[in-house]
Amino acid sequence: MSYKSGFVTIIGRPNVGKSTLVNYLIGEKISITSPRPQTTRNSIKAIYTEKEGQIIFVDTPGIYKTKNDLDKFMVNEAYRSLDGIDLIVFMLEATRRFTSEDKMIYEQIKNSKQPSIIILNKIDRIKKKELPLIIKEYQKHIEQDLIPISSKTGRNIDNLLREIFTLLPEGPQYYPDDMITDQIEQFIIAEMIREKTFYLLREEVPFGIAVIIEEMKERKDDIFYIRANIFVEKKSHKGIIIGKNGKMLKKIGMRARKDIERLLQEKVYLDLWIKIEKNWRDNDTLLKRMGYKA
Ligand SMILES: Nc1nc2c(ncn2[C@@H]2O[C@H](COP(=O)(O)OP(=O)(O)OP(=O)(O)O)[C@@H](O)[C@H]2O)c(=O)[nH]1
Ligand SMILES: [Mg+2]
Repeated sequence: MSYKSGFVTIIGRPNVGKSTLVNYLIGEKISITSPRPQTTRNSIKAIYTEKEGQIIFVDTPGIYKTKNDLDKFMVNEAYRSLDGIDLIVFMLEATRRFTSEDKMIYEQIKNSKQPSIIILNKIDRIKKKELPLIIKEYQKHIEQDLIPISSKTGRNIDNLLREIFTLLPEGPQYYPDDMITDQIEQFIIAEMIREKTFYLLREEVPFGIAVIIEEMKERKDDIFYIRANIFVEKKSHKGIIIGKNGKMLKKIGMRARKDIERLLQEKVYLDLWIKIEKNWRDNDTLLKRMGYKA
């Protein structure tokens, strides 16, 4: 049997479940997820290897109407991921109807030369008998067949993988068997800290947060020491993050540490510092430093 391989980008509106799918496929948390839109900011490669071939999935930021320079970076990241790839997976969600943003993305896909697959995620959230109606509604706007899946329960993901392999060209194994992502540990650790702010902080606060790892080292007592700066846009946000008697920061640190320890498979001491950087989302130099500038 011939070996198939290729690069497959997953695009869609924010919050449809792109990163959840990637983590499910790889069986590890390499891309952060949250109940709020605009969680992912960078393109992240997730490498899926089996006997039949290798798929390099590219998780991308959700595509939406942009407001600031960080938004523009994120949406550009998503569009850039369409260059030089073998297949586009466009994700829709069963809990919503076709939106103007979906339309915008779909037009882009139709204009590109690459083949595409369209998936309908979150089918575990709807009643079984509603599914045909939801699909019918979507097919008024979409010409291709939809593949219904659940990234949470894994339903029909086997079928999705078979469909992807069918469309991929014959090709080499690009990455070694045991490699699951192109991201370095330092990036994933910073993301795990950032993710917790999406769960624990109100309103706009998480959207103005960036995390930079300043130091990582093995201590003599076999504890892995990590120092990270959490950047916020406003003084008031600093107060919110720290919380009453430092309680919030402690909570963020505890939850992040659990994820990081699972990732590194060792005990971690996480040292978090809050820094104020006014309007960093519109500041070229700061965006670069935080990794949000190509
Ligand atoms: N019930 C259910 N929830 C899901 C499913 N897939 C994703 N979710 C939830 O939907 C929310 C958004 O998931 P993400 O994976 O962060 O979405 P995303 O498309 O990566 O979002 P951005 O990075 O903001 O573009 C999270 O709360 C997930 O747990 C699914 O199949 N079923
Ligand atoms: Mg995401």
